[in-house]
Amino acid sequence: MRAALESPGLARAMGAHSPLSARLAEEAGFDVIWSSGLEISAAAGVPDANILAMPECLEAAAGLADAVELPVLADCDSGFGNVNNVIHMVRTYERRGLAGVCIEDKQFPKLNSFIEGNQDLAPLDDFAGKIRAATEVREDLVVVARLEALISGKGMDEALRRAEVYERAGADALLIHSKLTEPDEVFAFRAAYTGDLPVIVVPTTYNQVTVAELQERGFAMAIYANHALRSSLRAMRETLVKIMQDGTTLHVEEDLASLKEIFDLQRVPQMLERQAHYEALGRDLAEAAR
Ligand code: SPV
Ligand code: MG
Repeated sequence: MRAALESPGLARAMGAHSPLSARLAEEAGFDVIWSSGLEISAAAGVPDANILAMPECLEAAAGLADAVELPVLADCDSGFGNVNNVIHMVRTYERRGLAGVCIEDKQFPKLNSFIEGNQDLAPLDDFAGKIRAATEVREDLVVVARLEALISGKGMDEALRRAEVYERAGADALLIHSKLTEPDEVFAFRAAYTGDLPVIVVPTTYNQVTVAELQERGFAMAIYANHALRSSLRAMRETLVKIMQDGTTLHVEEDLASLKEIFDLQRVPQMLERQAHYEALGRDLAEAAR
């Protein structure tokens, strides 16, 4: 995780909610897996508004970490409560194999940044205390401080002021979030921020921005937070409608992944190989006792 953030190129993270989708991202060559709160709650059929509790988010994130070699950065919303929740969260996430946690400077319960509603910021002192606590109780876990000042309409000066405080509090990286359809304000933030921390962006709405541009502007990582979920949703919906319309699955077949693709992602060949290996060993052991 640290190598991804500190390498000269732009690291690319892909959002996931299931071990299967994390393996697809790994296969496609992404550098980091983003355990997305939006994806995890969407997959559970509930809003991204701290409806799911910390243990549910942790189970999902740990499942991703177990399934891939890549580092997993866990979206931990605003830390699931106050500083005590953050301390418990950091210890637990680190123990379960997460490479990093990201906490955002909003109130609990948070609301997804793209939903119109309460996007009020947490008081600066509260959040700075959470960041300091997180960095004091972790062993090696990367702590990302996510700035929501631009989302909440508090403006660039507030984002920069908070960035400086979070850096002094000990954050390992900053995430500057924006919901504009142009990358201008994250570019402006990157240019005006004079600190030393790597800066992460989430180019969901300003989707025309390229890796080359982000790299040139000095960003450390881009998180494509929800694209796998959105592509699978569209594909599933179209397939299901077609099956109902056609009265047969014949016409959808060519658009479907094969069962072999599924088996490969489940690591079925490796399982069978292991099984054959131990069956042979077992036979040898039994043979030797005769
Ligand atoms: C998520 O993927 O849950 C995020 C990114 O936090 S966003 O949805 O843009 O807030
Ligand atoms: Mg989130």
